[in-house]
Amino acid sequence: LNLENDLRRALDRGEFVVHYQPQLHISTGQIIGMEALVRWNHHRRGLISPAEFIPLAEETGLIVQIGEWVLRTACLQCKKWLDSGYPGLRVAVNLSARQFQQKNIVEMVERILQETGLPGQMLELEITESVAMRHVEHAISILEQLKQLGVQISIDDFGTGYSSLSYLKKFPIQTLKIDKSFVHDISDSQDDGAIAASVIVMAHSLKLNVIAEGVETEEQLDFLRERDCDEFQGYLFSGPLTAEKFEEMLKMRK
Ligand code: G
Ligand code: G
Ligand code: MN
Ligand code: NA
Repeated sequence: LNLENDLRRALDRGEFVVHYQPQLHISTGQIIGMEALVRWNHHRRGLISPAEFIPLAEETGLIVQIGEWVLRTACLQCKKWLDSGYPGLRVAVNLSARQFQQKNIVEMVERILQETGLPGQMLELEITESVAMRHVEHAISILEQLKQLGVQISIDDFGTGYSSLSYLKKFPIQTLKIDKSFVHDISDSQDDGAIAASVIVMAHSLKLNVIAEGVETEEQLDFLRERDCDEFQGYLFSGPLTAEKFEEMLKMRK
């Protein structure tokens, strides 16, 4: 049983699926978009979590092809929903370190927007804090080019890495995602609550949007609402859903 060989063949075998987790506006409860999260439906082992195979895909470089497939699939799906009467829905797609380092990353994104017909404004790309901070000047240049395409950028897992405020100000980004590790104990741990609250204040003072992830309880949502957090995602409303389930949910709320 060789996971790497299986991963190499998984794209050809059509074993990947993309799930979508709803993202909501905190004050209105409106669904504003979704995060695309890939799943591997292995022919023998069944569903394998990305936490398990993304690191392997990164090591082997397979993430470049897999990531491109995820991006195309998510953009096509978002375009389909836009065209079928759900305007304003945007899709957020995770970019891995290796993908972000590809020389042709901007061309790849541009080509996929053209192929799928999705307006750049409807796409958000998530990069982690550590990826953004690794080669700051290079990262800023890539993000500037993505911005030219209309694409929005969010910083994922914010608070877990080492970000300098002065750098953050230079990044052409629109959104900070408060990492779920801070949200988890937000109202029990004074430290986590203070971190979450100060990320919100800081983000707003830099004119950035803030989304909290991993929101599981009403208490966590209340805390975030009271502190003016803009958006949230998490099991409290819904985990990641298949495209079919996501669409059912959209229909029910219409
Ligand atoms: O979806 P969660 O259910 O288990 O995802 C686990 C981890 O895998 C998260 O850190 C998430 O960012 C990452 N992940 C999920 N989908 C993708 C993807 O399409 N590309 C990359 N690079 N990471 C992903
Ligand atoms: O690293 P990233 O933020 O991209 O990963 C998102 C991860 O968080 C996915 O694994 C997704 O399945 C998971 N997730 C989504 N909502 C919740 C939640 O409410 N609680 C927890 N613990 N995990 C969540
Ligand atoms: Mn993410
Ligand atoms: Na995250």
